Amino acid sequence: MAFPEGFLWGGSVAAHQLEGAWDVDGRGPSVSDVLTGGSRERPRRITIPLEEGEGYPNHEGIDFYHTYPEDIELFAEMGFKCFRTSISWSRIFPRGDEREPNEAGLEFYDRLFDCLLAHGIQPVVTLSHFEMPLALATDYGGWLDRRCIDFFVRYATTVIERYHDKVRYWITFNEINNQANVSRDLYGWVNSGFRPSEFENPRKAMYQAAHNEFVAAAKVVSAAHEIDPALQVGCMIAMIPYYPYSCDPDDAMCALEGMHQRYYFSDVMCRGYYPSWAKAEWERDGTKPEMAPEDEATLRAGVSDFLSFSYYMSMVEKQEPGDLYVRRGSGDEHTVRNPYVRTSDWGWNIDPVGLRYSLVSLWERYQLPLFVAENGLGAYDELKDGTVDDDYRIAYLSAHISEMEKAISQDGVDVIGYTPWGCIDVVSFTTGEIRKRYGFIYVDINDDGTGSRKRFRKRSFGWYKHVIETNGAEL
Ligand code: BGP
Repeated sequence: MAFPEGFLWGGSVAAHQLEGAWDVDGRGPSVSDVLTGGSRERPRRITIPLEEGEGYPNHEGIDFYHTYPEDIELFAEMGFKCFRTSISWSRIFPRGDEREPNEAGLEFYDRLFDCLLAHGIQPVVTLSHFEMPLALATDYGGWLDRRCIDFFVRYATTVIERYHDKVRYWITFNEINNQANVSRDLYGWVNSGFRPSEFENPRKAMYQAAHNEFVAAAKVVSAAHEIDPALQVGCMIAMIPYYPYSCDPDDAMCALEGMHQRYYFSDVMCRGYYPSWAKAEWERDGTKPEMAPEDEATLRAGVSDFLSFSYYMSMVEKQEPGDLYVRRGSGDEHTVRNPYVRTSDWGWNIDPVGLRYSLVSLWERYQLPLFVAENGLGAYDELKDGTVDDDYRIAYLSAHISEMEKAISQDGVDVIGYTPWGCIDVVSFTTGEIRKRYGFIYVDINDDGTGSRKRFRKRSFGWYKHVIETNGAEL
């Protein structure tokens, strides 16, 4: 196993999925605070105002806002080199449009980052992980309003100036490409603070919000380099490779065109300009976003320093007769089952080779350092005698780490870090469930609110500790 010296082994979470304290110390509500709980069968709902008697799991999370010292002790026991989390934007600017930040919010992240550094753990910070201040969504229409560029740049430069000597790696927007799926309001809402279903041409609205985000991200990359040339600012996509269902050339083209739903975002943020096929699509569908004259130069000047991505699964594309390759709704209109892989308890394909496939594909496309910012298995875990025998999670992660190692040693890919998602159990994003557990650490909270809130080491805790100790040599 050949992981480079200094490889950033760690874990990944997001403020809104674990901090809780949603209305403490001046924090304002975010777009994720109005999402009800849900399940695979019962989709989460966006409710403004909040509904009496409804459950909002992100309000408590796992109360990390107060338990972080003990939780970080556990991360240090595993030997984490880094820990990816997000700053909750509405802790710093409660409405998002204020001119001055909320000092109590800034002081929390001073304490959190100092605690991580005291344990030898580098913070890796996502600036916006589905946590836009709710007021920017309700009063401005979210990222459809160009003024959000300045609001975001003010927020980002405030925290980068405050923490640049504690945080070297920054990520602008989490899974910025999720909103390409315009068939569900959830994605447009958490990515950009708008509901696609309210628009005649939802893809046009989505491309407009995305453009404003691209400009904001580019401005932040440039500003960060001014503040501290040592900083590395990356972008982040959800990477789900599409495999063609067969050697039928139409299946091959269908899969290749399908990948445009992801590359539309990473191309702009990693290259600094829009791909030509995007312009052809804008012409065909009337979806060209409005741009300011200076935007082109801004995008070129603010190219990301690295590309991070989440990898959970691959998908399979089969071209059905009719709308050749064109995607309008979910982007998964042509997706079919993969008969060669198993699925998780939530129906996600389990495909470790797909991680190597993703690493090689992204490396060869951008030649930028890559960071696997999320990977993991959401599963039903059973707490018994103070632990969880999660051999299934060890099998999933060791297979994925093994494929990542091949990408490094056999394909020459420059991978800088690996932070399995939900390194401690957190509230699921898509379903709002805590029972969809990913962690090395079990948190005794149930979806009905019961539980001791105690933490327990799963079997994978000791396994991952050894992986880090041997720098990936022994899985
Ligand atoms: C990604 C998000 C994370 C996390 C992960 C797991 O989309 O970046 O926030 O939630 O998915 O998904 P889920 O929590 O729905 O199982």
